[in-house]
Amino acid sequence: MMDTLHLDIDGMSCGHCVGSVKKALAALDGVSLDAVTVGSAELRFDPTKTRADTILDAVAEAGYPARASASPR
Ligand SMILES: [Cu+2]
Repeated sequence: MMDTLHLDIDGMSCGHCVGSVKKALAALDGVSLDAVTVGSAELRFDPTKTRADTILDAVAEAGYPARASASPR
């Protein structure tokens, strides 16, 4: 069972940023990317392999402060 996570992400401005966020997310075990755009990301993750906090931290460590968004866009 995969959980869905929608992220609001600060500091993204171009395709390079999208690539950096995609790379950071793809490096995480148990994460399946649905979409990454400037300022947001949608993904699914396996809660037995990773946690939402871990995902947020990985994006922040790539240089883009992220928070979970309450609702999908
Ligand atoms: Cu950029």
